[in-house]
Amino acid sequence: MSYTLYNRPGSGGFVVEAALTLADAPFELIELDSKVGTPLPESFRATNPWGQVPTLILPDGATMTETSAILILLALRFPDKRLAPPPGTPAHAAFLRWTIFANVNLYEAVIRRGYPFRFTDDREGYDAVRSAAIRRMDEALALVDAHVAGPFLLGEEMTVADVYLAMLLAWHRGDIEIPRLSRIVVAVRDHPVVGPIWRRHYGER
Ligand SMILES: N[C@@H](CCC(=O)N[C@@H](CS)C(=O)NCC(=O)O)C(=O)O
Repeated sequence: MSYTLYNRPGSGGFVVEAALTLADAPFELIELDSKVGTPLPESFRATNPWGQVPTLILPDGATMTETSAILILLALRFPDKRLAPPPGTPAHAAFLRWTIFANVNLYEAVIRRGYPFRFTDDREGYDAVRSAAIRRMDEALALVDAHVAGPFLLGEEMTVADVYLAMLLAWHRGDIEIPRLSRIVVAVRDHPVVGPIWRRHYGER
């Protein structure tokens, strides 16, 4: 019984692909032929009516969307692989907090920047939507940076929250000092399992 991951190169499925690989979970990767920053083909709505990737089909056929939910699910399903700190620990609470924070504040801002036409009906307002999104992301990244336990977000071990944050940071267009998160990006890129997946999606970025 295998998972099926829908993504397109360079999109958010990178972190799900990394999590499935770290978990040693069997999965098939279906890469949609579509350019980053554009809506996915209408036909994909038969798989995910919201029309977004990552979309993960579970071995029982259920559809999972929303990156944070997918990462939490995989961490709970593969506890031995330590994708996240064990449930019941303070670090697990922090994992839930920042993984959801990343979804609703960082990923959301990336989408506002990339798809401003969804956030205003004023064509003249796209640049303002974009710049506000970049500023909001600056603020959110600074807050996460201040909460890095070190060397990784939640302490000594890399978790999928680090991989998720590194992906969001790779997409960021702002210009702020976030030294702890910047070191996490380097560690994620250098990771023996995650690094090669990163390079397939983002090259040397
Ligand atoms: N809330 C979703 C956001 C996913 C998302 O925005 N994915 C982008 C690619 S990175 C996408 O599918 N864009 C196409 C679209 O929104 O039409 C999640 O957490 O997974």
